[in-house]
Amino acid sequence: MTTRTPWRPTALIAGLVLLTASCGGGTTKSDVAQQSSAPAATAASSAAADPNAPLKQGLKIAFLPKQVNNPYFTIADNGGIEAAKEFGGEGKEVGPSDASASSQVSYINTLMQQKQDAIVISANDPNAVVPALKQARAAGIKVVSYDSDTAAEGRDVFVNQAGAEDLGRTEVQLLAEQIDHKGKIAVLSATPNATNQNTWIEFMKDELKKPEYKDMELVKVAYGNDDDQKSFTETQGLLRSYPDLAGIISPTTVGIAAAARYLSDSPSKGKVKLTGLGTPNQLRKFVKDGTIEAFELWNPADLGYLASYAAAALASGQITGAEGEKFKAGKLGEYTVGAKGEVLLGKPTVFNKDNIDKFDF
Ligand code: RAM
Repeated sequence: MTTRTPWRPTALIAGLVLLTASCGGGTTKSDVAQQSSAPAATAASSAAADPNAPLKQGLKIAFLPKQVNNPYFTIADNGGIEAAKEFGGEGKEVGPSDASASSQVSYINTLMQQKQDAIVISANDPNAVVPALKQARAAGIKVVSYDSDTAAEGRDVFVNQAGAEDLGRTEVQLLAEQIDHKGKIAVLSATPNATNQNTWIEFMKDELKKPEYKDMELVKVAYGNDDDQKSFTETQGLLRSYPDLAGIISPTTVGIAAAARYLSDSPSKGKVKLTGLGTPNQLRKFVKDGTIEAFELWNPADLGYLASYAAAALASGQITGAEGEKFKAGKLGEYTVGAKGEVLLGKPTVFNKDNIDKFDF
């Protein structure tokens, strides 16, 4: 696999990389059970891949994010639509305005009726979307999950933004450094069913079992449902319930932005530490005003771009989703399908006051 390294890591990232490497990068049981689920579905392997097949022209590729009014998905899906333009296809984004479990089903049915060539989906729930996706696949539509995986039978390939284990563990490490490995911590997540957040949280809990975190206690996992107002209120609730809270990890761009807004305007600013996953543009001012020291993310545009090329490679017969198949993803280079139909974008970047101004997304 070729992974683009467009960003210059800081010493902190280098340290994190070493740390995560020494934690072992293997896929664990919970990884298999969740974000990167069981073996790639059978429909995917029914035809042989032809690595030399040209990308078909005029492919219709639909992006179905968890929700449409989330800047993270706007960036990702624009990246995917841009890629579709490059290979002579037609990309579009459709989707619900809330990230609830079954909100995507009616969209899948409509996309099937429209005879799209591929659906690229970030699943709000690993299972709720599967019956509709199975029907779409039976009708010849290729399915790529990106960002948040479906159960394996729902898709041909999963384009993962970063190793789930690395993400879960590094978020705990980031917060631990900021609170001196001491005190009560909470997680402010997205929806309770989100495949990606739930997988990362499992790895956070596993990381916290290590002796170096013996003085840290995870007191609560709260759910802001990737809704700005609910995430804001949940943050307020956490601080009320745990006045001695030392820090919050919010592994969602919606959650961390709302929590930062709350903290920056409260006496806890800079005292209750906040980290997680966010976009530099949404969090820049909170890094500058001292609410946030460091957080992480991958490049969402690259995620959408890679998912778009994966969808085109599937729809053109270049790949079927079987391990070892290779395809080219335009400016990002060549990628290989890994175990369980997973394609990995690469490592995330840690942002802090020293590097945040180098990023514009
Ligand atoms: C939110 C969504 C998305 C997640 C990012 C980090 O935008 O929950 O699924 O990957 O945060």
